[in-house]
Amino acid sequence: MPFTQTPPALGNQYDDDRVLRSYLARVLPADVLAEIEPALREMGRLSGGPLYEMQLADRLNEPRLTQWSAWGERIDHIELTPLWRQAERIAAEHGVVATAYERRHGALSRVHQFALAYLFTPSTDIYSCPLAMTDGAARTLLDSGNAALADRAVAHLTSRDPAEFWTSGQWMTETTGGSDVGLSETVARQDADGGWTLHGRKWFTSAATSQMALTLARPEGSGAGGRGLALFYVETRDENGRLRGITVDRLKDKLGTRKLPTAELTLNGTPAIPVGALSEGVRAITPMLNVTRTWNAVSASALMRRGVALARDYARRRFAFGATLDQQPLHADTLAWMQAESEGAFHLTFRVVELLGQLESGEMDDNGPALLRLLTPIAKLTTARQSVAVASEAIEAFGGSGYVEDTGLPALLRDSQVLSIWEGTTNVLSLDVLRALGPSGIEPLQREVRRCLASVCEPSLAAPARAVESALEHADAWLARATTADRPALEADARRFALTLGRAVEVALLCAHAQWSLDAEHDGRAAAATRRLAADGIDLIVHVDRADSAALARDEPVATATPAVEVEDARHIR
Ligand code: MFK
Repeated sequence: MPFTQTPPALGNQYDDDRVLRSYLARVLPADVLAEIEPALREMGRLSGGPLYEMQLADRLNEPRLTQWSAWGERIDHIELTPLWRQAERIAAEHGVVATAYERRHGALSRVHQFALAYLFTPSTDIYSCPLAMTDGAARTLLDSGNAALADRAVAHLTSRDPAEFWTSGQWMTETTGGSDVGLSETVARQDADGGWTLHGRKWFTSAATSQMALTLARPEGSGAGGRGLALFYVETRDENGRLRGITVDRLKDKLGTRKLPTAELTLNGTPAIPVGALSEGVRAITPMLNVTRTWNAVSASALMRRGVALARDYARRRFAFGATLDQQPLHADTLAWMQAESEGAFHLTFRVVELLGQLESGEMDDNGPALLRLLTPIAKLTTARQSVAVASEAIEAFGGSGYVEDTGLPALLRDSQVLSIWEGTTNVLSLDVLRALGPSGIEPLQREVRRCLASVCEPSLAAPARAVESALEHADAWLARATTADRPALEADARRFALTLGRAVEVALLCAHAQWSLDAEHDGRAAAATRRLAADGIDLIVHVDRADSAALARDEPVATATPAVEVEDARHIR
């Protein structure tokens, strides 16, 4: 009988997730945890069992666009795959969006909701995308002050009844740019009786089967840039189910997120309602961006967790060179790195989730608004990059099998890759971190770090705590120097700066959690993760000569000799 390798297996994804369970035990009152735990356990069962099996069985299915009926009618019907149809039903019934708006546990309802989302996401092939936009649309409509639109849509967006549940699109991207949204060319026209229609092309509309969308368009005669755009509400179909002045030109053929029907749409007289003012559209849509960016971080953490769970299980089964992989020192070291990265990402992500809940329920302290504004892009960009790295390592942990499609493993890497692109690339988000810095610079983060480290007394956490403080001091000093320099210098270093802040806050949050876990659970694993994450490096701000970068980027001759790297900066080079 030739040898056959047993595949990796998953158990209940709630019961098996030490990081999630330990975190919930710390932040939730015991009665709240006892109340919500059955729902989390059920989602963990679905995610590790039936949904995971269905995901593997659904692997080759993709959404299909049928543009014409047999009799020549333009219908633009998109058929979703069985997994996604099932995911929509489960998401509605289990309140993966609704939980946040029912607010049974005040600010902590966001923690409850995103714990569900975190468990649900890895087995549903990025169904988190339509849910993220749905959540963002509900938040934006509620915040907009437009009671008529909120009354009309929010009950659907937050329904637990699959027959009533709506998803929302977020149509922002046009051919002129996904990042520089102010270049949008879609025009809004007002007719004689005051109604508005949209005319233009939306180039990257995710989850194009949604019942409604929030989108940007420039009212005729309005000025240029993001300030000349307005935010509009669109219901995609009329009472007969026909698209309202929308044609689906084609579905995108993407590297990953293959279940997600991302479409190119032409809007030709699409009826639309202004959500608020007829200008400042970019600012008006930012509540949606900040919610979807939070979902992005939750999805990144969830995909990392899935990669670690599969790689760890496989390492216990796979025998090579005289022992199972988990007994091999170098493989164990790799798994430890993956675990530490995902653990840091988890705590950063859920800190943003806590703050979002506090903001929404008016339970925030004075540091909260500035901290949330900074941490949202930081968490999005940091966890997305971690997720790509961890997914890549997870694939490699299976050797050649990880590279083979019918294991289902390659999707993990493909789907992770989108997380650093949509909702703002790493570079665009790094620039958003600069935008988010108020007059006090990184002080809101330093306060947060001081809060985290105040409780830490375990001696082995002293070095990680010092590394956090030193990285933040360096970031602060860089900022003080950079803000007096020219803007290009500031921008060129923005990514290293943002990632340093992200890693510093991750280690600080992990330090605090690790101390709690040692005290309350007598468990040293979070402390081990803290030491490992810190050992792999926090401070990424290195001396980079901008003339070198300009020459290298364009492959042009280096005009002048590069000055020697200063000793102070050299210590940060690795
Ligand atoms: C799995 C989970 C995730 C699933 C999501 C799936 C859906 C994916 C579909 C998409 O990808 S939708 C497209 C997403 N596109 C983006 O995220 C756009 C990326 N580009 C940016 O974020 C740019 O930074 C931005 C478009 C905002 C730049 O535009 P502008 O016009 O140059 O912005 P400007 O003038 O700096 O800012 C306008 C106002 O908004 C300012 O306020 P004031 O008017 O009071 O001065 C800014 O401070 C404010 N602002 C900008 N970003 C903000 C913000 N406020 C709060 N939060 C923010 N993030």
